[in-house]
Amino acid sequence: MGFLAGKRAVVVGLASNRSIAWGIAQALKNQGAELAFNYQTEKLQGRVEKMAAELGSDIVLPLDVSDDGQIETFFSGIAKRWDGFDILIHSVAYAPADQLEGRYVDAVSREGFRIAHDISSYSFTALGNAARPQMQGRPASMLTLSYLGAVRALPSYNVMGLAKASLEANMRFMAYDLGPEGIRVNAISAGPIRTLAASGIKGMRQMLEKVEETAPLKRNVTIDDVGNAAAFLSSDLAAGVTGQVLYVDAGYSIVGMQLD
Ligand code: 0WE
Repeated sequence: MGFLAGKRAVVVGLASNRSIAWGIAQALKNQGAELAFNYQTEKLQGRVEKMAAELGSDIVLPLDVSDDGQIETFFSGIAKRWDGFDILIHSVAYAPADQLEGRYVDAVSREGFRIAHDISSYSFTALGNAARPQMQGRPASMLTLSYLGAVRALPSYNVMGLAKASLEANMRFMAYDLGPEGIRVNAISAGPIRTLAASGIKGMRQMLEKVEETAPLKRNVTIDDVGNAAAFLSSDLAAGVTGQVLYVDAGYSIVGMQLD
């Protein structure tokens, strides 16, 4: 029996078999959880349905997190299948491509800032609030994904860093308010991973090489590394943990200096 036996999880943000959401879904399934998924666009529906089926799930509903109406319809759809659930995974981020190249001060715009914060931070609150009624009366957990750019300046991540800083603060305020309802809220700050979203990013290869050489574990992290940490945080093994950012980054973020 896995440590998530009897738990039900809603996973938002599955797009391909390289998605962090896929690593998390597999790890949750391995520990005995039942799963439900969203797909963002009709183009993704077939692919997400197929991946869901591989994990024994036939709960796959449309949801674009920028649309309050779709959020409401999505959780009504979940309520038709489940009389409640225990785990919410938020693995969604977006900034317009022009925001993620060049210098921050040159690239940032009012609209780029707005979209990045709306999709990458506010959507966690929107999903959390819509999920809350179905998470009452049980030890429940919400989890989001962050990145080092929330707390350090680095090349090209630009306004996404501000959005992740907002997301981390958002996570803490949600943890503060939802703790009394028995809901824990945490984040994983993952090291860079070559996902579909990351495939268009210039300099990704260089960044992965830099992590390999710098991180104490001398390697990059995988979606399985992130998935297993997510399974722990989502489980009652982490019953005393809320409001935290757990770094799953092969130790990269603790290095202050290296000498050769
Ligand atoms: O949070 C992210 C990336 C999220 C992301 C990716 C894209 C690519 C396609 C958000 N918006 C978009 N918009 C697009 O049009 N990561 C942690 C991965 C990532 O993205 C970077 C990185 C790293 C690491 C962008 C620049 C520099 C480093």
